[in-house]
Parts: sequence; C-alpha cells; structure tokens
Amino acid sequence: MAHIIIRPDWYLAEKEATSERVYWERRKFLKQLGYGGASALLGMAGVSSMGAAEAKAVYPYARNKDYNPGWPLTNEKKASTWNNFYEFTTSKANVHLMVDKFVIDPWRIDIGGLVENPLKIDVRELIGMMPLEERVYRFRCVEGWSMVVPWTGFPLSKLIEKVKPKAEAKFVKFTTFNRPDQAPGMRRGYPWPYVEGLRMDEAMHPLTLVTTGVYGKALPKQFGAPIRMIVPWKYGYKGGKSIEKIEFVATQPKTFWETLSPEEYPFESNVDPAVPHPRWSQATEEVIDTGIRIRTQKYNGYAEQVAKLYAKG
Ligand SMILES: Nc1nc2c(c(=O)[nH]1)N[C@H]1C(S)=C(S)[C@@H](COP(=O)(O)O)O[C@H]1N2
Ligand SMILES: [Mo]
Repeated sequence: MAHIIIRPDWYLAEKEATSERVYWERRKFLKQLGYGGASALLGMAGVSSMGAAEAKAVYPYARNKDYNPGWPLTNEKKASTWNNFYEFTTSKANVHLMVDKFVIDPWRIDIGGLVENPLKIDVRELIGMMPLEERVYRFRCVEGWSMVVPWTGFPLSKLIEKVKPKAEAKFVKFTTFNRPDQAPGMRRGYPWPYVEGLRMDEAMHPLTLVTTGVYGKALPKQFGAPIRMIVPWKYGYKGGKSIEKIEFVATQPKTFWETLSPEEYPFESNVDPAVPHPRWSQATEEVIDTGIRIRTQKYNGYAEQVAKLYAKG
C-alpha cells in the first residue's frame, strides 16, 4: 500500500472497538451530541506523512486553508523547550524536562454547569468525535515574546453547540488538573488549580480553538497535553493547559492570574500595544528564535475578526 493512513491507537472504528465500556460510552456520546452514528465522523482526513516512531501520536486532521497563511513557523524544537507551565516550573527552558511523571492517559474531561447536555468522557473519545483541523496562529505571551505555531484542534463553538448552554450561562470556566504529586510546581504557594475563563461570545468566536495537537502531532506534555485552549487575540495565559473541566457559569470566574495580580492580569486581557503592563511596555515583542523584535498588533493581528466583540455602544 503506497499510502498508509495511520490511525492513532485510540481511534475506534465501530467494528474495531476493543472494549465494550468504551464502545458504549462512545455510542452514548454520539447520541448526546445528536449524531446518528459514526459515519458523521468520516469527514476527518488521515495524516500519514510522519515517521513510524511518531505515528501513534498523530491524530487525523485536515489543514484549514483559511488559517494557513504561509507565515514562517517558529522552530518546533525551540517552541517545545520554551514553555510557560507553572504547575511544573517557572523556568521556561526546563518545563519539558519535568513532565515525565505527569500522567495524561487516561484523562477524563467533565463538561457541565449550566448546560442541557452535560458530558463526562475520556478526552481521546472526545477528540475522536470532533473533526480536527490545523490552523497557524500568532501566539503572544504577556511577557513580550511571540511565536507562530501550527495548532490542531476544533472550534470550541462546535462543542458548545452540542452541550447546549442554558440562557443563564454567561461565561465559560476552564480548570486545569490539580495533582501536586505529578507536578512539582504545584507544591509551591500559588492559587491552584489554574483557572481561566471567557465570556460566552468570546468562547463562541470561530477563532477560539480547543487544541489537541501542535506541529502535526498530539500535544507534547509541556504544551498542555492532552487538551488545552488557544485564544489567539488574547495574551497566552488566557489559554489554560491540560484542562479537566469546562463549566458554563453565570458569573465571571476568578482566574489564576487575576487572583495573583488583578491590575497586571485582568480577565479580558486582549493583546494591545497601547496598554502597557504595569511593569513593562507591550508595544513590541520578540519573535522567539529569530532575534527579531516586531511591533505588537492590536488583538494580536486579529482585529478584523474580533474587534466587533469589543465595540462599545
Ligand atoms: N495550566 C496552565 N496553563 C497555562 C500556563 C500555566 O502556567 N499553567 N501558562 C500560560 C502562559 S503564561 C502561556 S504564555 C502559555 C504558554 O503556552 P506554550 O508553552 O504552549 O507556548 O500557556 C498558558 N497556559
Ligand atoms: Mo504567557
């Protein structure tokens, strides 16, 4: 066979289902989501260009042409060794060295709160249900550096449509795992677990991506495996990593960074070169691994798509 479609080991074609429990959970999930059967999922494209050693980590996805503008990507090795993930360490260069004990399989995710169809499911099953796409986004950390990254995932709006929030739901709250035994940074005095949040209209915006992969692979642990959020017009910290719970709530959730320092890290946190951080300017950013410093753009370059969310009046 010249062209082998490599399915990740969790991929369950109906007839290949290995465990009855998983099979029935999947059936239940499909029903909850309103799918008649697995055929609704066959829009996913196979990906086969990776080497054998990486094959198991590859989730099938389709490249979304609308979000692949041909920008030069940040070097994968650099991006994989320059991570903010305080659950492990505050040292960006060392996160990838400290994630060995972090268990990402199995991983239950709980989607609930003010919704019609709450859902508790293994994350691999969830990922298997959603058509995945690759999108290249700019990524801007509040610390003044940026990168250009090919993420794989699905719009949060697709999940929201399925769980059907009630009218009282005004915000979405994302909560990261809380396991100090697996993550040494959690033994330090921060307000764990890491919590982030979005307004409902921000959560529904087509740019808001539930992210399951990067550089064509399943997320490495340091990037927030097995599932994290990417909200490209906001500072990087608005995208919580390694999420265990997604809750629809009536009032604005108190976030991790806001708890630590509300003036420095307010809930909204849209990228804005004209609004300095209290301790440094946000006018420019260093594109990591290039030595180049560029002007920061309002909404991180996504004004055309998102400015209307913040228009007053
Ligand atoms: N759970 C959790 N999520 C997190 C963080 C964190 O420390 N813990 N750091 C945030 C910050 S400040 C940034 S810049 C991005 C970094 O993502 P990356 O390592 O994939 O580049 O993750 C965000 N999400
Ligand atoms: Mo950040």
